[in-house]
Amino acid sequence: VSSVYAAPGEKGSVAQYRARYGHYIGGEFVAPVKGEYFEDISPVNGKPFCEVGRGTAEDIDRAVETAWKAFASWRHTSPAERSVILNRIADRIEQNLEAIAVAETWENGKPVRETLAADIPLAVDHFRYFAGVLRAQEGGISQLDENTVAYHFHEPLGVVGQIIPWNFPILMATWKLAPALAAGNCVVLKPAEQTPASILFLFDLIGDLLPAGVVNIVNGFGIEAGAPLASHKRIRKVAFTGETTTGRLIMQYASQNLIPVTLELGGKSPNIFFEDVASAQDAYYEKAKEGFAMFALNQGEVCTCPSRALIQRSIYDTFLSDGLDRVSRIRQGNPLDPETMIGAQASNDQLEKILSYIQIGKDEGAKVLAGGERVDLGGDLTDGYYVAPTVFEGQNSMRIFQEEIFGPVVSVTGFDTYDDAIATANDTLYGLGAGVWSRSADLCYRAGRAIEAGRVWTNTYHQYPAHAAFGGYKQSGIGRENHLRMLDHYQQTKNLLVSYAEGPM
Ligand code: TXE
Repeated sequence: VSSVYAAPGEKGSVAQYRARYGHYIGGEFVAPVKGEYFEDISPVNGKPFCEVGRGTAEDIDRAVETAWKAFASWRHTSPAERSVILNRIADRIEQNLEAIAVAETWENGKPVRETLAADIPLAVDHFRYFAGVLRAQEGGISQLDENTVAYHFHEPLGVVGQIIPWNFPILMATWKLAPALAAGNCVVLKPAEQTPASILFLFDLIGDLLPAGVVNIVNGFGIEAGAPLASHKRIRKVAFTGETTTGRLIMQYASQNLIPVTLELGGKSPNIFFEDVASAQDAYYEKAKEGFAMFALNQGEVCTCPSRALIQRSIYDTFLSDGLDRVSRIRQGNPLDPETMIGAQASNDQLEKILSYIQIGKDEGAKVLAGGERVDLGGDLTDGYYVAPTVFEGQNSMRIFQEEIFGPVVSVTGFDTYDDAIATANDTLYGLGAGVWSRSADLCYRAGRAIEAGRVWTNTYHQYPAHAAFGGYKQSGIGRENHLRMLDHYQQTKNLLVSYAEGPM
């Protein structure tokens, strides 16, 4: 295990941020039109570390204009050319993996152990996946009669807008950029105001691999920069990941221009443990306990966080006590320490939101079985945004079971029968993820089909391979990400209906 990474800006660090970033437009960093900047604060120590351009509608106009200019030639690139470029991006990210991982950890607060082993390698793989599938994509032909043929071609949409959150800055940018570019579009992307710099850091490293203007990044706040992008008359699609209430606004903006939207929104995912899980103290049982503790992964700042654990009553006491033991072994600490398993929440706002929900849970009469408070790591980290992994016991009707907390908090309840489990699992507005744990393949299959969610992990959790479709049922969103079917969200179908007959029509 390597020693603790030096923070960006400190002597010997593998990653250094610029003191100030403008927007990334037309292949270079440019000052915001209004000349205003905002501070980017590291959640690791609660202190600002760089300044970022504060975008407005004028910057969005400029970026959209630039993207359309680039589209004039980008649209004519062949799948093979785009594939080569995406592969080069993947290679460059891989060559700089450690620096990007440290940069992202510093900005987001998540442990470097995860940025090194998951976030950045997944981003690399994602670019490679779309570099591959784009070459295997084919159109179609319908033979209407002997002399008449309907050809179906895939064509890019043009310039698309993408608005992303702060919980996986690099990976969320990648999930959106890779399919959009593979499909032949140009992009204007707005990162979250909490985490713009790691994406800008990335473009400092990979920007030269793309023709100027194919990807443009405008920073800034939701209302000031996000709304002008999502409602811009010249974008052809908007892709969004964020809160469900913001998703509703995005649809309204998009409706003005009648453009398609894909939305990846909130969740309140059930993680169901059936009684046969505890029938032996073996490796499978260890895996199930690990599955229970997954609510703390990424500090719970994951839209699929297994934030409701449902445990069958016949094993409730045993499994819960073993699960709590597993949770007590989650190591919290300096995110730059490779041994740390849970780091800092991404922002002060998020910290306060989580603490207020912890209070709500206590006020509603839920029992705190673990955590339930902010953690002071002392020294330089004393002002960082750390929350102890928290386990509540209560009822599914409580707010802590119904509302997205987006922190390392799980709400646990029991169930008697299979039908009770499914009814409780589906008693939510959301439908993004779910977990099913049982040694019975039949039971897992039935439960997986019965749960109203776009992704049901079975005897595993929190895996995000590029070739599995991801997205929400109910109020968790519209459309899918990952998987080759994602290309459909970034292309339109051109039909050429041709008559080869010589005679009359
Ligand atoms: O989300 P927002 P926030 C949930 C999570 C979290 C809560 C609030 O529960 O606690 O949302 O987080 C941009 N027009 N998720 O406030 O506001 C904004 O600038 C256009 C779940 O950060 O949805 C940012 O780039 N854009 C989630 C992005 O939207 C607007 C991930 C997300 O911000 C805008 C993040 C507007 N009017 C939060 N308002 C998930 N599904 O993974 C904001 N934005």
